[in-house]
Amino acid sequence: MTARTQPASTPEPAPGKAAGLRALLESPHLEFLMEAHDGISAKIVERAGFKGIWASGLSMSAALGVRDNNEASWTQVLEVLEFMADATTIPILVDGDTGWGNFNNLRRAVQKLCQRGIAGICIEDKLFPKTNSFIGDGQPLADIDEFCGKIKAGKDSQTDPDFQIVARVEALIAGWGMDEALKRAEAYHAAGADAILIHSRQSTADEVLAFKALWGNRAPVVIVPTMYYATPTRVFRDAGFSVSIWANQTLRAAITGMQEICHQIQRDESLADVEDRIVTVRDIFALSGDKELAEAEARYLPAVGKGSRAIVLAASRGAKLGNLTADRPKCMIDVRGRPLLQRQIDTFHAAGIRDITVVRGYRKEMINFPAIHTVDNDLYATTSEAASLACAREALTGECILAFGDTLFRHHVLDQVREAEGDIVLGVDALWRDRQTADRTRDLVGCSRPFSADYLDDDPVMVREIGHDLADGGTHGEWIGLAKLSARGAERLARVLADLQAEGRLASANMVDVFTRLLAEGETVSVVYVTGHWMDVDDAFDLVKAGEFL
Ligand code: SPV
Ligand code: MG
Repeated sequence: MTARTQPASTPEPAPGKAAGLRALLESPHLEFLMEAHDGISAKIVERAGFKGIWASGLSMSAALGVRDNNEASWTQVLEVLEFMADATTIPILVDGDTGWGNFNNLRRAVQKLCQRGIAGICIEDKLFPKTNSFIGDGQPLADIDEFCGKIKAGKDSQTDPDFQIVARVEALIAGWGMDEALKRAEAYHAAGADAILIHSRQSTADEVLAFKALWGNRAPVVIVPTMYYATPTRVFRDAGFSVSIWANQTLRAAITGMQEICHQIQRDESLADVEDRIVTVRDIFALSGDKELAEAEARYLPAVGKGSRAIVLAASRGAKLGNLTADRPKCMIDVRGRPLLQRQIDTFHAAGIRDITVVRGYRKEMINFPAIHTVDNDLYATTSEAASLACAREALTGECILAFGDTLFRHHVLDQVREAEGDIVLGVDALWRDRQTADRTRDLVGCSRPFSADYLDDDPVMVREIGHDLADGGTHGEWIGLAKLSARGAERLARVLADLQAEGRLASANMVDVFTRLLAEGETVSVVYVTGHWMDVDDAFDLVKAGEFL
């Protein structure tokens, strides 16, 4: 057998969760279960440090938009539980209401809960369909013998020996008194319940404390201090309760947050004042485990063709775009509904390039796509392209593609550059004269020969010189900001960056300086001619063209 890596949705195998719940219930110390009602709240509970989860019937129902009256079917609850269990590694005690029917329904439910890795169920001695214990003036209680039969059936059906059944006594809430509560607890314990939940709707803990004093230590006792929330926790600890359930605060906090934000956005018709008060989209990616998926993709998806890595230089603001880049870098400008950089990433993905490192700088927090790596050039304001590339030094190894984050190119242009032979290959646009040039810095290239429209002509073409200002007649094309590096080419580039740094010239160097230096050192820089089908976005005029380009 080979070791298996679990996907993010099932972080840990289920065995052990029920044992974990048993340990909490049997612990000599007061333990806590925190309410969750779906996958993300369950993750948040676990990350907050809780050792166990209360899958509240009230909260799961409310999160589904229905009442706590068995309106959600037990299999719908099971579905929610499955997401919660997959998302977490800590035990879940599910609020099983009355057991969703009689002994027979509970038998089947317990088997399914064991299969789904749920650690235990709490069942209450009321009648199906129940309603929440804090509604109305007391609900009818189940017949003691019938409820004991249900507990026995549940215990007989568990396929995990550690699965826990907690019997919830509603006698105090129903107004049947302490003797009845004790009698029922005793009967349920004798029937096999692993713990007793004594429920109270009083605003003080007096009732549950009195119960505990009379009950002693016959079986662990669980409480739900929703109504007697003001009681200090040390009182529960001193009384020897086993577990305190914080039963609904996660959902209530979520509702408070959602209401406030919705009201504000509705009123302001703007996001400006809420952005800093809510988690970022990036936080959601992190909670959802996107990093693991990116790693798994690198591990399992086939690398298509050559060089499946790209480095994208995206640190600059793009000042010529004025207000459009006030709150985001140039590469995050929207082009027909998607950021420019997202479109470039899509092009890479479509070509099977999945290992993408983006060098961020200006408003770096805006670049937060899940499937990319990021490195930061925090000195972006005073440095240039070479310094940004140097920030990605760790990615500059092996075959890779180098691109400017403000460019768009068609798939076939990328394919052409990628497939070309050579250690350092630049995509060079032979139709450079057609591009609008006013007020634009261009990376012009003089080559060993001009472009030939004869597509059978595959003689290699080399860069002779590259610069922003070449002698008249010396220009054969414009570098399109896309280069391919072989492993050796990447190594040579990394060496030049290191040399520039050692000489104190890295900060001001752009890519043209880097290639010029490589040429001066006798390195061959190859050319693959393209004819249009790419563009870079410098100003508002380009932005309009970008929309048309798509
Ligand atoms: C729940 O959380 O659904 C419960 C506990 O059953 S309580 O609402 O306090 O009854
Ligand atoms: Mg409930």
